[in-house]
Amino acid sequence: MDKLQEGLKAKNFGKKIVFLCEVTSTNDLAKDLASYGAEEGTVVLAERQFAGKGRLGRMWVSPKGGLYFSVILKPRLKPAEAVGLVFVAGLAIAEVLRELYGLMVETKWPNDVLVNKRKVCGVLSEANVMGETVNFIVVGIGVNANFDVKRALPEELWENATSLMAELDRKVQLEFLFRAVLERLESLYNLFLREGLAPILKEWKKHAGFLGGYVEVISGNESFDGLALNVEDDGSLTIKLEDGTIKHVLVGDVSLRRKSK
Ligand code: BT5
Repeated sequence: MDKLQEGLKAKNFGKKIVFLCEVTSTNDLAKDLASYGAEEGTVVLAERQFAGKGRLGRMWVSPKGGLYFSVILKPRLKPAEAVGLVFVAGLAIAEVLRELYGLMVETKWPNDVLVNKRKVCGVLSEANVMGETVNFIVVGIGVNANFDVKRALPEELWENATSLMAELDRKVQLEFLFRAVLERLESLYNLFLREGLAPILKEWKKHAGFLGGYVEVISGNESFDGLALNVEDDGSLTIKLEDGTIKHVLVGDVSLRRKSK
């Protein structure tokens, strides 16, 4: 990765880029930099992570060949509104992967981007909050790009993970992908700040193949089966349970069920 800023059309995002060959987690480093006063738009980018993070204390396996970066944001939002950034980032990735590579990309609530029903990208948004004030938010994006899933990821991920290389049968240019995602992220972020989550979700839902289908939702210690009806403007997922009850879920994971009724 060199000449990262060359040709970058984003105005603010990526004005400062901290690039490392190896890091624990780009999100962790970005949070440290933000707490020492790094400006909005600062990016931490790494070739690989040895303690990459998913949500809820999970791991993001991050071998060389993937794209791993985090952006520091300082929006004037309430903590509850900050939830929307996951959809901003997911939409940015989905649009760019479709436009650059013609892939049939899907978004899955809340933070996944899939190709052929397998996860190609995950988003981790972490907010530093004091009361009702958001000090900063770090949005981290990991894309499985140039590696063979079976060589680079542990066996338990083979069934549900894919990479761009596996889908396209060739390597992609990481700098090019990075710049395209960062530019789109900045423009969708600005749209989100101007107009709220509704226009972002409207587009995000166009890619959301799981909506209208039967899903299993795991939220904390609970799990429910039902029909995925909608993602609301507060970012929650609405499902209709088998007994007809409507449920809104704010935090959880969705898996698709083959069964349809
Ligand atoms: C995510 O969490 O999907 C968020 C991933 C965010 C990664 C980026 S990389 C840059 C930045 N720095 C970080 O440290 N993180 C961010 P979640 O929805 O909780 O999914 C995690 C689950 O996905 C794991 O429990 C595994 O089952 C699976 N998984 C782990 N690594 C994977 C990979 N490379 N590809 C596909 N699935 C993976």
